[in-house]
Amino acid sequence: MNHTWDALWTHVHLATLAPAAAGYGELRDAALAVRDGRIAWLGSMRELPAGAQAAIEHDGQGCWVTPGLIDCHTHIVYAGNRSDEFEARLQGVSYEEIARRGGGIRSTVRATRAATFETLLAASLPRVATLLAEGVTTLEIKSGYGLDLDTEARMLRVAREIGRAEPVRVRTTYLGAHAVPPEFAGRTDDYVTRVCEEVLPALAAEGLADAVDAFCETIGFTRAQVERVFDAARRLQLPVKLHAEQLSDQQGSQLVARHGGLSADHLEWLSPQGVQALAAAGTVAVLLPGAYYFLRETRLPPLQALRDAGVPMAVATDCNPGTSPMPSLLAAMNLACTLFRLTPQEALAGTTRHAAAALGLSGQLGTLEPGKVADFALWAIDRPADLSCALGFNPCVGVVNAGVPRAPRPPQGGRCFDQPGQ
Ligand code: DI6
Ligand code: FE
Repeated sequence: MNHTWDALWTHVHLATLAPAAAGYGELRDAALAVRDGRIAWLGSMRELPAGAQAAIEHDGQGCWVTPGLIDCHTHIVYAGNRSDEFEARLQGVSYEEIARRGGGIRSTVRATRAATFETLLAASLPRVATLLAEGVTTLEIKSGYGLDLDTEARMLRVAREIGRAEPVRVRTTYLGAHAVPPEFAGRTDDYVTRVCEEVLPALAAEGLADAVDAFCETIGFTRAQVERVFDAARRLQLPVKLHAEQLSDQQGSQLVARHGGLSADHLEWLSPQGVQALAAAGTVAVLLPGAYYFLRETRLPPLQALRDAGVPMAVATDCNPGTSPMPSLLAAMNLACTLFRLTPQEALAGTTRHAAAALGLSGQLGTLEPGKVADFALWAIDRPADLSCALGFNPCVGVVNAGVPRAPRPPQGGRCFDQPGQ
């Protein structure tokens, strides 16, 4: 047999996360070959085809290799600083109360509207760098801190620029129905009309949105309003997802399932009916333990019911300046285990295979299988569970994007938050 590969990684242990395999899909003393940016072959070292040739050979030195991590829910592009709200919440003021006082999301809207493209990009890159250093190769980025066409478009252009300038695949999501902007105070339905008839079509025309999201909540939008946004998305053939059941049960999960949505996210207040709806539709449940942690919530998402119903569970950072200032997917995995009682194996499937499904990218990404894009991370760990076991430690020693290795760059400096007082 004459195999010609672009690159070959030898002496690695693989956690393939392939759906047919048991557990992590572990393959010890293995090798992985890449051709044309895709996985061409993988198997144990003993099965390496005789006569196999690769242009470059990398000795993996016993590292573990996982699919590149996928953060399928972030609000990582923003300006401003909300540590004052962190202090207020510690004094007992609730997130809802801060929102009603004009803080919360609207505080970030003010700062983001005032920021130029360059400022926004510069503010976001250090956070992105932190994620990438942890083996993240695909990143979802939402708008939703502009709420007017100009600023939403600027946020999404920054997101696209991150995908161009950095070694990461970016999927963008338009989250116009995140909060009601001040110029529409008391006129929520008129704002939804603006979202559906002006902003979304304009962003879609520019190719800036890969999906559409909304915040279905007492402090956000009603089911009827979200449904209008989803109908508008469908007219533009854009997939939908939803911030659902975060602070109360609004039956948003049933709504997003009915629209064939990619994912329902948060889900602390998800009902048994909601679980069944997600299962029937094949909609991914995206768990966001960072927001649960920072808001010091006490009501857990119904993990066992989701498991029993066979709903795929993804795990993401929800990285945002208010409820989850946490640009670390490894931290999200640890919190998913410690707070939500996911197994480390579920946590890793949640940031690889199921996260790919939550972005509609299962065919391309999320597992190590021949034919998939060769996005993977190398780790100096003893067992895959080590990835979820520690908090605040990053064992990533290499990242490969579509077959091209990059060094795991340390964060570039800069602030996690923008300058105070903005
Ligand atoms: N839920 C969240 O967790 C983020 N947005 C949302 O609808 C929080 C956004 C923020 O507080 O800035
Ligand atoms: Fe969110």
